[in-house]
Amino acid sequence: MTQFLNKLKQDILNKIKDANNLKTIDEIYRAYLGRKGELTKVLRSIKDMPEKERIKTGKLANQVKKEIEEVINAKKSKLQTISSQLPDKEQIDVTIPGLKVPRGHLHPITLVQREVEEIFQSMGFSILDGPEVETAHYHFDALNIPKDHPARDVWDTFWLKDFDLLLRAQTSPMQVRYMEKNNPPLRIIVPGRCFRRDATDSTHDFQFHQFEGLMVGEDISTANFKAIVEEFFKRFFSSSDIQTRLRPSYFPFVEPGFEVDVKRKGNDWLEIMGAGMVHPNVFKAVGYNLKDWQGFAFGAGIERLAMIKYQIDDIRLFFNSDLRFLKQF
Ligand code: YSA
Repeated sequence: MTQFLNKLKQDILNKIKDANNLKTIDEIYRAYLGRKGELTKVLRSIKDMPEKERIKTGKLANQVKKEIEEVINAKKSKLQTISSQLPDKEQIDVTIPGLKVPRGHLHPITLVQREVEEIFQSMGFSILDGPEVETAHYHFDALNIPKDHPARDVWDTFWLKDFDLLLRAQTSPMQVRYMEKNNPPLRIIVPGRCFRRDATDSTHDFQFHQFEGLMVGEDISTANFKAIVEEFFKRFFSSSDIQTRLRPSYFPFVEPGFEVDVKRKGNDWLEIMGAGMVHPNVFKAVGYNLKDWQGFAFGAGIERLAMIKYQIDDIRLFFNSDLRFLKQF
C-alpha cells in the first residue's frame, strides 16, 4: 500500500504541475480528493485494515492528502493571478477612472443665427422657416422678376426641374409666402440656407446663410429701417461705435434699394445686406392694397456677420470641417 500511495502521489503531483488552467485543477481535485476520488477511496478503506497496517497507511495517506491539498491551493492561486492579468472581455475593473466623453458644441453659424434671432425677437419680430427648394414663381415672378428679366441672371442657380424648381439663392421668396397668408402690420425674420453658382473666394461660397427681414405697416419708412438695423448692429457687435454705411443699389423687388456695409477691423468695408422699401408690384402679387401699406425688407449674410464678429478673413473656413478652426467657438 505504501508503494501504491507514493506512486499515486507522484501521479497527482505531475498532473498538477502540467495543469495550466483552473478548470483542470478542479478536475484533478475531484478525481482524487472528491467524494468518489481515488485518494478518498483509500482513506475510506483504512478503517477496515488490520491494526498495524491501519496505523501506517493512515498516517501516510493523510500526509499525501495534506500535501496534495497544499500543492493544489498554491497552483490555484498562481493560476488566478495569471488569469486576472490577461485581457478578458468579461472582466470589469471597477477601479479604472472613467473615460472622458468629449462634449460637442454649436457651429459658429448656428451661434450667430441664434443671436440674430434673439435680438430681432426682442424687437418684436417673429422667426420663420422657409423651404430651401423653391418654385420659380416665389423666387422670381412674385418678386417682380418676370421671365427674361436680366436680374434673373444674378440669381440663376441650381435648377432641379425644367426651370421651375430650384435651390433658393436668397431667402426673399419667404416675404411673398408669408404676406400671401398674413395681413399687416407684420415683422418677421427668416433665417436659412441659400445656394448660388458664385465662384468661391474669401467672401463668397456656393452655400451660405441669409436672414430675410420684413416689416410692413401703415407708415413704415426708410428711417424705421435705419433705426432697426443700427440697433441690431449695436447689439450684435456689442458696440455703439460700429461703423455702417448705406449705398444705393438695385433689386427688382424694392424701390428704392440699398446695400449695407460694415467696417472691418482691417479698415475695409464688407457688404452685409441688400435691402429697400418693398416694391408696389410685390404688394400687388400678394393682394395688399397699395394705398394702405408700406414697408421695408432686407436680406443679410450670416457668414459675413460671423466673419466681422470673430475677425475671420476667409468664409471657406466655416464649412471645410477643420476641427482646429471649429474648436475655437
Ligand atoms: C434685397 C431687398 C429686399 O427687399 C430683401 C432682400 C434683399 C437681399 C437680396 N435678396 C439678396 O440676396 N441680395 S444679395 O445678393 O446682395 O445678398 C445679400 C447678402 O447675402 C450679401 O450682402 C451677403 O452678405 C450675402 N451673400 C450673398 N452671396 C453670398 C453671400 N454670402 C456668402 N456667399 C455668397 N455667395
